[in-house]
Amino acid sequence: MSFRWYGASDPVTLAQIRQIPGMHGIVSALYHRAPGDVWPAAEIANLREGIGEHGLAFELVESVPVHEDIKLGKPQRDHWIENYGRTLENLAAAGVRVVCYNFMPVFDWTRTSLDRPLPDGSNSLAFSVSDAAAIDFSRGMSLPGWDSQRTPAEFRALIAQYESVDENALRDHLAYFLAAIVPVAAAEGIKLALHPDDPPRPIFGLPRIVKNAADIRRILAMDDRAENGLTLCSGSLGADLRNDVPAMVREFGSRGRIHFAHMRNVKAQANGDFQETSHLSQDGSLDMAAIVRAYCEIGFDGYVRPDHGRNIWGEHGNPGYGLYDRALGVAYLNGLWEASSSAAGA
Ligand code: DNO
Repeated sequence: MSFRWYGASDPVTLAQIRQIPGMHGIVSALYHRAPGDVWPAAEIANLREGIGEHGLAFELVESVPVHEDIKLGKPQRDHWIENYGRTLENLAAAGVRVVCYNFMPVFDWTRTSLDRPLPDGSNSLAFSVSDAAAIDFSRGMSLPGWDSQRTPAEFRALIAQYESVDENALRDHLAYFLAAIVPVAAAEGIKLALHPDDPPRPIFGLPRIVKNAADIRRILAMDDRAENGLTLCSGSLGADLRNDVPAMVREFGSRGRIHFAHMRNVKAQANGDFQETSHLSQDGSLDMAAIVRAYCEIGFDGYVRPDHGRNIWGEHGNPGYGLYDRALGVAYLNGLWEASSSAAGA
């Protein structure tokens, strides 16, 4: 069991995280480093030591971002890929075992609200297909969570570059990246864990290639080694009601390709709208017990973390990453796991 922590600037402290029952380690990154930078060994060691002082392990990174030139297939990509490999070497030397990354053009996770009210008085992240469609990048933009990262003109210019990159081209660019990076990961003892697209659909006309089981099969077939693996994010994939998350856990997990399980629940609609909920099955669209049972049945021994939480009890943390609701999520997941594994006689 692990917990995401954004470093010294995170309002949640390591001392608090350590008191959550069953906590093994921290998921973190050098968040101040720009995509493409080589992560210096000294900064990684510093992060690991700070975490270790609280009795927590640092074996998981989320994420090492993939430079946009790699996703676009630009000539400079070889330089950024080489840097990526050097970062993996430095992480391996510091004891990191799993590196989570994504291959979403321009935007990582996307929501249209960061604080939509829930009936119990809490609030959470939400996505509305029509609100997303109404965002007009030519008139400036307002996209929760992303507004401060680039200017509207920069976003427009970047999005325009993707006009010639369709899903097939993006897939080719991923294959090119994996062909260079999986051997480095294998040599260093690092498992790569690709995060699915969130939401699992094309947005703003940008291609998306990690939306469902068929997409994932194609990607895993690009290199059959375990190092070419997955972060199986229940909430990202579960936002498309056609995705059967327990079946994916069985299919990809039994082949040893899931290295990192992100666990959260989401209330999804058939049109693609969704709102994040508590982790409890009855609050959302996902059967969390069935998902945990699937992991238990395949003998999963990888890493897991609670994913986003609601804002509850007056907390206003990083969007989705407050302490309280994620800690409740851990307690619930611990219970599901204990019940499933004792039922299975494990
Ligand atoms: C959102 C996260 C994602 C994830 C990246 C992985 O809360 O699950 O931002 O870290 O997509 O690269």
